[in-house]
Amino acid sequence: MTLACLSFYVLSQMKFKLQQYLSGNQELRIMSGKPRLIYLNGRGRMESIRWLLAAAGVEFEEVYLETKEHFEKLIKDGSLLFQQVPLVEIDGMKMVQTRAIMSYIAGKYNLYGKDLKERALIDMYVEGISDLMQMILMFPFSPPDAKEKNLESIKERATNRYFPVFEKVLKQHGQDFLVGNKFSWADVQLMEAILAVEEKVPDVLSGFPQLQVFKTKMSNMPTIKKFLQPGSPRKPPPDAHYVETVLKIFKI
Ligand code: IBG
Repeated sequence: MTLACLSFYVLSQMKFKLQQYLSGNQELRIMSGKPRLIYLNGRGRMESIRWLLAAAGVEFEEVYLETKEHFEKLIKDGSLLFQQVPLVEIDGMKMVQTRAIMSYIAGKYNLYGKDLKERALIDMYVEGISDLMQMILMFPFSPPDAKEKNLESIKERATNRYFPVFEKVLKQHGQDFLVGNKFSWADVQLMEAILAVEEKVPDVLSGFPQLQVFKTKMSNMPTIKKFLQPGSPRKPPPDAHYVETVLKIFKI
């Protein structure tokens, strides 16, 4: 084979490999890149995932669903295991189910305790806070005549059921973090919930001195501080456009 022929062969092989990489091999791109979050451009069920990734110091990309057609295309593609979002592409997986996604992230970034017992405690705290967050998640969709009552329920549950638990835990062990004297998923979830309730009930922490200190310490953790600054991927409180988009795309 002449030198010219050999160079031609090597170059065409390189071109072929490059084409394969750029078009067909999407898996490779997913595996090597940042996590990709596919959801609405709003809080909803994705916001806690954004919080957890940001608190872990992980950058991510987002794809926003704007139309029902876009959502239906994802279902048709087979990207959504249960025909639902949030969808997070991470480490070569297309993950759905908020809870599973968050456990994976917490485990991967060392935010899930040092042993099974710490993990169980983190799970209990996270699930309790999720129950409170569920009320906040549904609030924007309350009919006008139920708004006042639903707001009162959020205030009542935060003040009498959930916040006292964490006030007591922090007071009893006197440490900065909820579990194992180490920053965990539970701290991130509690911080998100405190800010979300405060948006609706500004003085909700008035009877909770430990939670006030906790909030200040969390706000000063570098990753969280960054997430709380303008221009971060944190989403604003739901507005009329968000409600309209959710109702247009999903059946809730
Ligand atoms: N168990 C799933 C999870 O935790 O991820 C539930 C996911 C889910 O309900 N996803 C909704 C969906 O895809 C979008 S969030 N629905 C389509 C369908 O056919 O089920 C919608 C939602 C918002 C706010 I935003 C409050 C409640 C639901």
